[in-house]
Amino acid sequence: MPTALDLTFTCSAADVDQLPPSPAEVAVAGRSNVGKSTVVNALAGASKLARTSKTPGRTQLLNCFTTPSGATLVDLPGFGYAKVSATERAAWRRRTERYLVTREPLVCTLLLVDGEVGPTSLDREMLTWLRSHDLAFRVVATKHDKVRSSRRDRRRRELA
Ligand SMILES: Nc1nc2c(ncn2[C@@H]2O[C@H](COP(=O)(O)OP(=O)(O)OP(=O)(O)O)[C@@H](O)[C@H]2O)c(=O)[nH]1
Ligand SMILES: [Mg+2]
Repeated sequence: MPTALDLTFTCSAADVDQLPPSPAEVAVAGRSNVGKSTVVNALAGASKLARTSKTPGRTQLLNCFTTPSGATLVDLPGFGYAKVSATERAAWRRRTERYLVTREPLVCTLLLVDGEVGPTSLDREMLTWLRSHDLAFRVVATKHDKVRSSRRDRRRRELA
């Protein structure tokens, strides 16, 4: 079992300016319900650190978690939730893009993709956007356990 990160919930920020200073930060991004908060909990080896939900659109703020050295992990609000209004979607976009472009300590963004359904057009759009802004990222597949075991290798190759 890999060592868990000693993460403490620090704050929920409405905007990037409200986040604490940090020597190095990793952001967790992805569609609503893809499993961002679940990944934060998995990294911490804790089940209730970041709130997870069956209802998409649960995380609306920039939720910040800190390690003892002060490094931070930010659970970003999800994108692509069909039931939010166009105004809310535009606000999400502004806030998230501002965060990704201006947050100085940001060293890497984890872009989560649903390992069961594969990358959607919104995931590809996000990938293109990250590349066009020269932002470091890693793609992380979630929900791999939901893929039939006989298809897992193929699915992993398709995602890669
Ligand atoms: N089977 C399975 N379920 C998962 C996995 N990751 C997340 N889930 C479930 O998917 C649902 C959404 O997970 P969350 O972690 O809340 O997703 P989120 O990306 O934080 O969602 P928003 O905050 O709404 O954007 C929850 O019911 C989780 O238990 C996984 O790897 N496998
Ligand atoms: Mg969440």
